[in-house]
Amino acid sequence: MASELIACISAPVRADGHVCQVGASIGIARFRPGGGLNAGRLLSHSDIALYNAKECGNSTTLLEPEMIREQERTKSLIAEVEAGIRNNEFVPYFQPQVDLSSGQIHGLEVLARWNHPRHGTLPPSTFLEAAIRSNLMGEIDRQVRQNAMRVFSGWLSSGKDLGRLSLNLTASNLRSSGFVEDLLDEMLTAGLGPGTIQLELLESILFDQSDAFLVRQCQALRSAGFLLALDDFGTGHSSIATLIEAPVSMLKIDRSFVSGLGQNPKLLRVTGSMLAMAGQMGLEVLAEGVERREELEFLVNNGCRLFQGYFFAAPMEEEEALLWIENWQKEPVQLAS
Ligand code: G
Ligand code: MN
Repeated sequence: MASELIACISAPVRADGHVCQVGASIGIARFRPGGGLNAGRLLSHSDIALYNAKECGNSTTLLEPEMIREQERTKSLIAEVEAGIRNNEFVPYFQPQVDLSSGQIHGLEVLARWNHPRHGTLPPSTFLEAAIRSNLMGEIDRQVRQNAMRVFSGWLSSGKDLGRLSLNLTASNLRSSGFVEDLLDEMLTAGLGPGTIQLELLESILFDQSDAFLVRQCQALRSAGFLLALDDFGTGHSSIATLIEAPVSMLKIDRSFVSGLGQNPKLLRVTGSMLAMAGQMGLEVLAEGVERREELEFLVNNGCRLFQGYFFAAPMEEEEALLWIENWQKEPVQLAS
């Protein structure tokens, strides 16, 4: 019956000279007399089956007990995320970006973590899906950002030389209404200037020319004085032509072009060319995910000055980051020209 219904619904209809076709998904839950289900529960079970049908791209899905358990897990995770937001449990971790030509700290990248009251520190992968599903990701991002700005501003006030605070932005951040104004407000509240904030954007955001709104938002951020960096460079779909026009001042070379340098001659040539190109274009270029000395040596010998990765430091919570900053030796390293 379900497939007949779908076949009926999907039959092409003619409207105003156009042929239109709609699709449908169906979730099915069964009622067993004496099974303890009332009409409301039956409907909500079929809704769970429908959600699974849409998730898996199936046209029809019959409810399985595991789907109910999964739904209950998600519901309680969402409730925990809500409590986490209320209790300010979403915090910034800081990973240094260093400039080896001056020996200075070039900046600190902010990475979100959840200080869960029972499970300890959790990475975004544990809450991302639930947060997106419940529309809470914007709130979490805001909390992490505001905490990061407050901490960073405190460090600057105590005389630390830290360069810039680097924040990761997503397409949905940029789409949320009033985002640029909110960011400026948050920055002023923290006592920071736009020149001390760098925004890391994925290639998919900067080069989605089909989404004119996103492109305009990036330009608005640039005009407001924020520094823009292209994150994970080399993994997306940027073309050299659009890169010329992109409002970015920094390229972050993805760690897949860094890890294993030294063992792979092809990789050496590709990464070397990326560094040369960025240099020719007058862009700052930072190598991400540097873990080994031989990677660092190759990058230095090919003109790279800015680095981030476990070789220097992993992302650290506030106190640990402060200790790291205080122990960082501000001495230029002898670099090849
Ligand atoms: O996409 P983006 O560059 O923002 O990702 C940052 C992520 O990369 C963080 O989760 C961080 O923990 C991880 N990371 C940072 N430095 C290194 C590194 O040297 N090696 C590896 N494998 N991961 C890293
Ligand atoms: Mn990043």
